[in-house]
Amino acid sequence: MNEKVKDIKNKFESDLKNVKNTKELNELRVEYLGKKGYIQKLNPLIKDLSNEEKKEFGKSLNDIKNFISKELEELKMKLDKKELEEKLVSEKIDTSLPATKFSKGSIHPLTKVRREIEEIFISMGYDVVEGPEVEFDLYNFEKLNLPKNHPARDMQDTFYVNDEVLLRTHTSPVQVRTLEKSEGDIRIICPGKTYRRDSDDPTHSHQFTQVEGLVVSKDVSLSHLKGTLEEFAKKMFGDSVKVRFRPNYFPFTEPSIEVDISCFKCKGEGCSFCSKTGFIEILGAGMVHPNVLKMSGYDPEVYRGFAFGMGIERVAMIRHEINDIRDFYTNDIRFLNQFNRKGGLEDEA
Ligand code: 2U9
Repeated sequence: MNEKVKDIKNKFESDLKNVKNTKELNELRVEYLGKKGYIQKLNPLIKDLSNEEKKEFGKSLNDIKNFISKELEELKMKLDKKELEEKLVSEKIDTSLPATKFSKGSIHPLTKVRREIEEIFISMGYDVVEGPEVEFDLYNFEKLNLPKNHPARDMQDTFYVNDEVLLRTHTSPVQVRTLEKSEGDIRIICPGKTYRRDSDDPTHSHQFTQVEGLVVSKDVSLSHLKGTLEEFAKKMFGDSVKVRFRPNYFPFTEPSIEVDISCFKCKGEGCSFCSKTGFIEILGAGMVHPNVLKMSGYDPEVYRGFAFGMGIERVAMIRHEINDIRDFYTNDIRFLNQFNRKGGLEDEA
């Protein structure tokens, strides 16, 4: 082997012994095998050699290159393994440490009560239908037998967008839209947000939620309505409640009724919860007015319907003995947590 090649080999062997990590190893590779490295620097010497010497010199250059590459590769494997082991030790995760706590949300009490009401009516074969909250006066009033200047419009002070467009004051326009689209029998409930120009106080809110229902068929009667509402009241408030029906007036139903349940606190004896009457009003209902059926394409001589409406807040307030409707909207975590079986956010650290 050429003397110069031998010197490089010796120097490489001693340099290799001092390499401590992959960074130094890479530097050594460049120093020996790089474009300006020791080996490349030997190439120009070839031209001054005889043919015989060229052959021998070329072979020793190849041998030293292979030798250095092999040594570097072997050391690289050892260093990689060592560095990985060190990393695994230094970055070890202590799984015994307590994990970061995440706050869990929970279902709003109004959503829970809405879903319970929906379940009860779904079990009686009703479909759930939703519709727009921004409505036409036509669907919110006119087609419900409430023409312009009808005195009953005062009962529902309204947020108007313009003369023809408003925020719906009840979910009844969803039933009107369904009547218009349908032919034949209908059995639906319509839950959703409603808006009225009330001043907010413990029992009023300018925005609240309703569930209304509509059944249309050739042979439905007030008896079916009473049976349906009695079944609903017992499923919602317990089998022992008594249900009372009183006559009332609504422009969209005739006859119209209001429905009370016996007070579950005093069992009808009379207490402060039921204002000493023994009964609590829960909803309004009635047989759909013939004009309403006619305006949406149903012949009142052939078809009849019954309808009912309730405020979800009112049902929830009675069920959970809540005395301020505003508690539903102010998102006080102490109020909301009372409706979580597991304690919700209080569960968390
Ligand atoms: C159509 C025909 C009839 C819906 C009805 C009531 C009676 C009722 C109130 C309860 C408390 C509203 O939230 S509340 O203030 N609602 O008493 N609603 S009958 O009657 C309809 C609806 C649609 C086509």
